[in-house]
Amino acid sequence: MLYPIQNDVRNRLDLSGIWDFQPDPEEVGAQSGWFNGLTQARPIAVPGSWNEQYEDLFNYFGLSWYARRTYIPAGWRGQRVFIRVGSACYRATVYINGVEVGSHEGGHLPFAFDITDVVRWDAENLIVISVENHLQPTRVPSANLSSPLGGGMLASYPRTSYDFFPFAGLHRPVVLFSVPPTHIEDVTVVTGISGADGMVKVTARLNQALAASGSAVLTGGGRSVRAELSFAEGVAEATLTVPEARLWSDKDPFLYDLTVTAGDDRYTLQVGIRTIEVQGGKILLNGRPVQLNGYGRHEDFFASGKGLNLPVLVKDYQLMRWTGANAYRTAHYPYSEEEMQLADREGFLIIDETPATNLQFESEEHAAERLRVCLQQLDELIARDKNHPSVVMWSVANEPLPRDLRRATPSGEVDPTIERGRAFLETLVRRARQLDPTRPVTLAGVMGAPNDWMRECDVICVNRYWGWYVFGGELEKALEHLDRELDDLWATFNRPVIVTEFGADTVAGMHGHPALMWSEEYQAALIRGYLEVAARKEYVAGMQVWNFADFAAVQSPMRVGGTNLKGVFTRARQPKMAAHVLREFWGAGRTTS
Ligand code: GCB
Repeated sequence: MLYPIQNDVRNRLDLSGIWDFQPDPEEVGAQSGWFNGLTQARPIAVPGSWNEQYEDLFNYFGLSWYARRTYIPAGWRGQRVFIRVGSACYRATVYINGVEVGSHEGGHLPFAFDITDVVRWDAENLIVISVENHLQPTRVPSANLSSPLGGGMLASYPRTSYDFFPFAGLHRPVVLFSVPPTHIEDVTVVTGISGADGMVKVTARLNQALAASGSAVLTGGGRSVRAELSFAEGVAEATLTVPEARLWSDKDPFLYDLTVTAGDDRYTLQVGIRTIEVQGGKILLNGRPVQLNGYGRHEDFFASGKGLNLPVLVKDYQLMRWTGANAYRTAHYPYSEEEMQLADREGFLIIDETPATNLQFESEEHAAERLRVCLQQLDELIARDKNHPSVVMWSVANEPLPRDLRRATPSGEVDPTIERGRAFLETLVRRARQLDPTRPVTLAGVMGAPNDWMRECDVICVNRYWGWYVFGGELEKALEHLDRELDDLWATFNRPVIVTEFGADTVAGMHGHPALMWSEEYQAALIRGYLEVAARKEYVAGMQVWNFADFAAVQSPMRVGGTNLKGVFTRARQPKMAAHVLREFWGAGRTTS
């Protein structure tokens, strides 16, 4: 799944802009031929969630139709033409000139369809995309579960099983692109280090099982290294040796250009030469210990919802850097490709997470379907992000939940969800490792879940709310627990530990003396306390605050104005006191030693 690019042999037309839009709550659009055009359309921005663009659509998750017309440049004739959607949440069907060309499920990953045979060259083309985000127990993430925990996040509305707003729509750009009839369909880059040399192994695959010749050329730093590629059955492989390579790191995110040529096609991508591995209690980047300090985040902003918002993205990176962060987790789903490219360029270390958040194993009824969806999304994520140097770890799940977080059901009988969960999670971890043996694999564990669920993980990631959901207001006690628990985790696993969530809801501008819960002082003290405890532990490989910014959640008695207020920045990106604490701890800058 290569990102579409524009060069002299490939073309790309970005259809971002104002589209026509029509909700279809009765689901009559297909019978009524809406793929031939919408009758009562209103304007809507693409990319963008529909929910915050219109008040009446805020809590609407049903079927909706998008439409837009475009000419296709005459210069594309003779090439294969594709439509590609960066993401559509949750299920989409694409029609070109009234013809259905394909569907995709899963809200956060790209998909493309070959539309060469249905495009018009002498007239405008009508592009129609239907999207729905029905909140269902079989989907990932799941909603409207009937299990005891499934009443929603503390009786929330809507009834999600997770703590963020289920924004819907075309969240990332829709583009048309064209490529030569025989073209490079995929490139896999694996980098290594040998003495002062960088090793870049390139595997390229064509769309057809043909013999062809080509090349791989790596340029950068005033150097150029070349290898011939000879394709057999559509696949070619070569390893480039880069003398005195400039390595990619969070301190020096140096990128080379790799140009792969095959027949008439040419594709260029950015490559960072680096290694990532786990050794004892350390994560090693290019053989040296590195700390992954930063945040759990969300794609979230006013009006755009979960839609790609480039100015906010750039601003967020600047703010993260201002606090001295060098890492974050894409909680709780894959983020945009544009964001991953920025991470490569800016030197952020990413824990790349699938949408498998808050999985429950209560009923076996939906388990098989949910596993199928999880595996599909994991496969698509790794296919999409495998070449990003910034991606240093895969997270296959966030906070999978046993029935009872105290580990035993009240009657004392064994909780069957523990064994079901273990098998499910093990399948995910193993699949990630099989698809990509070059990166550590993890999942982010919830407080009170069985440690056994993390047994297969290379790095132990835990979300901890001592001082908030447990021992709220009792910071001293909270920190004692944290201290002890971290040592226990190390004793159990002997692997690096990252606290992937910790924090406190905080109303910006609310102060307290003494520092009471919800005040800026309390959040600042809690974060300071956690960082101090962690700083004493050699095996802690990173601290990631929940959350970078306040974000839209579901309505519940726990979420003021439907907002999770654990941000160290507000939703409008103003710093709370805690942001200054982080600056003090991390501000000295990047942490690779
Ligand atoms: C968690 C979840 C995250 C929530 C957070 C909270 O453990 O992973 O999605 O938003 O807690 O604030 O409760």
